Amino acid sequence: MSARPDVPTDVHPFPVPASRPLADALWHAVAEAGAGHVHGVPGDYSLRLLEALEETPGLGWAGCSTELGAAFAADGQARARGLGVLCTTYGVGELSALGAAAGWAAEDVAVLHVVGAPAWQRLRGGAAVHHSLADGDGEHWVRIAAEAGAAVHVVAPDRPDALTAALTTWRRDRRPTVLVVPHDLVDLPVPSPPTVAAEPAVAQEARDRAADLARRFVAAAPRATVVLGHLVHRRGLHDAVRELAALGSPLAVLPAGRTAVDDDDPALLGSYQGPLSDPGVRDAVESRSGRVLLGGTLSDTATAGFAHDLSLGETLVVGRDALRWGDEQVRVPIEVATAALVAARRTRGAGGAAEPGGTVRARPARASCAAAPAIDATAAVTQARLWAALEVTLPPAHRVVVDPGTATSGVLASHLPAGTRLESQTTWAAIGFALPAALGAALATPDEGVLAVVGDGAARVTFQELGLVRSAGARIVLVLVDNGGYTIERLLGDPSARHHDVVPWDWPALVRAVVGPDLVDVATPTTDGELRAALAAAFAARDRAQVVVVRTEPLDAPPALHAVARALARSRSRPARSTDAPREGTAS
Ligand SMILES: Cc1ncc(C[n+]2csc(CCOP(=O)(O)OP(=O)(O)O)c2C)c(N)n1
Ligand SMILES: [Mg+2]
Repeated sequence: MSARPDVPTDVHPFPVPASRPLADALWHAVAEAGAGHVHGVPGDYSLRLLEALEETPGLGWAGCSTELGAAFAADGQARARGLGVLCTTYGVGELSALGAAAGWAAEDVAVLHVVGAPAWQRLRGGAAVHHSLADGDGEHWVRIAAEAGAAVHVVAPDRPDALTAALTTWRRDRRPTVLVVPHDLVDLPVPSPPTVAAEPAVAQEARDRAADLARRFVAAAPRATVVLGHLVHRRGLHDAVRELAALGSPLAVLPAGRTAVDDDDPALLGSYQGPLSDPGVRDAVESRSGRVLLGGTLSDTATAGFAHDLSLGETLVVGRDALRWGDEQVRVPIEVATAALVAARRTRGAGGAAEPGGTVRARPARASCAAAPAIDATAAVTQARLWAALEVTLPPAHRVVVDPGTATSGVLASHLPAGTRLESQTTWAAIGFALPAALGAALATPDEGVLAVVGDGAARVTFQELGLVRSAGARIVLVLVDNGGYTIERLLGDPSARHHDVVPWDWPALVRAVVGPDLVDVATPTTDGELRAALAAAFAARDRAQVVVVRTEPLDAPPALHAVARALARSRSRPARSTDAPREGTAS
């Protein structure tokens, strides 16, 4: 069809090509999704991808020191912004990322991992290319990525649609996704823009069944406590949680669901961690009349080593992909299942009066918080003083990112100010996560304050990523707990064993070497007074990164960690039960 003669097509202000080269379409789609940055380390197989990235407006490159660090940074980016992006090279790069990438699946974090790969014929033919096993099998890494929980899509000459498929599992389904791009196919023409549905299509029949299941559960257990897990954060279910609270549902939080509601929210009973919970919280959650598990995983770390007493027969499990009660299951996304629960609760009506089958409970005191020590400006810094000082100095609405170890136990036992968002890895629990994840989150949301609390053991794993302060302008407050090694492991095993010790490092010198002295302030408080002053100053300064190095004794730990260590030791000798279930308690 010829163009109308009076409309010159060559002066159209916004020409939109019907197709464009794959790399170009990929990065434009990533920019349009609002990712902001791509983290990674280059390699020869990914160079042409990265050249196309340089040409993409609205998308920056956050080069990291290792792929592991980059993958954790993308994890933090995804937690802060909903979606994270990583780009690595074939084999060596993607495998280096794997220790973090499996955590995306375990913790439901939506990261797109773009892998630059050898030319298509070589990949398919299993040629002895570099970064391969040279054994004739070009698919080892693809299988490993799938085993680590990712949706994997490989671009091929006849598979340009792999791009749309990858954008769909990443953006629409919020799944960790790997897109393998053979480097000779970066210019493969693909439809532009790739069409990605905003939400999965859910049949009305499935919606109706979910609504019916939720109604029947609410009728049977109208006052069921709603136990909140990590998916409230990842899927942004906070409004639904607020509505459930307004309708009179008591709330409790699993460790990974902490800060899904503010600590001071009147609807919050407290934290649930099996026998380590406050007795009032435990009674409410383990009540025979039932409970709702909203987007949570009953992992050993969340339940003091599976020492919880929950019958799945009385639990409405609002899981990632299904709504379950007893033997009944309806496959719907968690957003649909949560809406069904809220609607059922709304139909039932709000009100504070006790109803048959349940009781209204007063909120117990702060769960498992040790009594804070009185301020003594000249007293030496201890774990108890560190967490008491953070409670009073941390400003509202900060993102707090913690590694496994004393950091996680300390923060879980602390009272956090309004609007705090806690980011931890309860199930995957990899040390080295918090520092790069905090930097990735800070890059993703530069106007928000980010605190990372990191042990000296964890810091050794990914410390060099602090270079993102200089290279990409990330600003965080880092509290580095220097206690001579792996304190949490000391409590789990023989405290005097030498494998818990680490060689001391000069952290202030390292920080200055990695970041450069002009972009970071480093404090080394030794007394309670100095600690509080250093933290207050660090939170007040936003133009430079802030590092506070805190020294504590090797066996000094938050009381909660001693309790967790005892519980985990008991759990190792306990036989497994049916409620030691995978994901959201899928087994029954
Ligand atoms: C990648 C990885 N390796 C090993 C472990 C086992 N691990 C869990 S906590 C921990 C020690 C953490 O020490 P540190 O970061 O110094 O924290 P602390 O308890 O001393 O404050 C180790 C080695 C792990 N969780 N992840
Ligand atoms: Mg340590």
